[in-house]
Amino acid sequence: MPSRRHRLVTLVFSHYNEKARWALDVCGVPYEERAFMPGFSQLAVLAATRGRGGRPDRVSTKLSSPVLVTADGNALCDSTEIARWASAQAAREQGGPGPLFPELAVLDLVEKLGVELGPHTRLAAYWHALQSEKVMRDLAANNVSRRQALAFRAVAPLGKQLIARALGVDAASYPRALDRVRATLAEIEDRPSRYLVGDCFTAADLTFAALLAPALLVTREEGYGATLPSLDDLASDARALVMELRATRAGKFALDVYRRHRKRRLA
Ligand SMILES: N[C@@H](CCC(=O)N[C@@H](CS)C(=O)NCC(=O)O)C(=O)O
Repeated sequence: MPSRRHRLVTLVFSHYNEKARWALDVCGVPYEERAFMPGFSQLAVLAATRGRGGRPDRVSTKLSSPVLVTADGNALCDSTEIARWASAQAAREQGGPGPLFPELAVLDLVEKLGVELGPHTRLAAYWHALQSEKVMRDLAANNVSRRQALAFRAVAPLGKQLIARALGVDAASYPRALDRVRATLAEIEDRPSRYLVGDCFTAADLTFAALLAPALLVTREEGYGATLPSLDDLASDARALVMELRATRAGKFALDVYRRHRKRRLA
């Protein structure tokens, strides 16, 4: 009988979900992705966790994704938990935390970025995306099944309001979010090394690059595991922001981490 596979339930274009995909990919853990748009992802998480959900945290509800349902039926309901599990899988023979978490400082930085960068790039990206019907429609058309994309289209007008309200996306929060993104980039730029912790690629690097990706609009060709909006579909202020952030040292570093490590497995 074929063995069951690990299943990753995603809010498909989300950067926390990209972080989990990247960790699994780089550790060579095979899985099937079940990709959803907002609204649908929460229902899928409910189903995957048999109605229980995960646990809420400072940046998300207990119905947030990613959720990894492992082949033996365990549900891991947080991107860092999934990354740690993937890393431990890669080190199964030697034991220990594995190659993505070689020292404690990695986990500290991963958690800090999850709170200090992720919510702010998300808010800034939604601020621009929610203003364009085409952008939201294309996010669905390019990332989920045709049936789901059509259903999303039907609920999008209400869905957009719910997203804005749940995440507090408005004209006042947008500039504050940008300030927080820029402050984190400045901190990252102060780090002298080729990698964020120690001298090799770790979960800190992939977390930083994934959580910044919506602000850089990293493309599939550059390695992002879903299709983000195309620069041409954005208003000029959004385009200018993406170009500005891509030109910073931290932005270039994130793109370089994508180039060097998104499609390569750890040895
Ligand atoms: N702590 C979570 C955060 C994940 C998260 O914020 N996921 C968002 C997508 S960007 C989500 O699914 N939000 C829906 C919700 O919270 O209900 C993690 O790192 O896994």
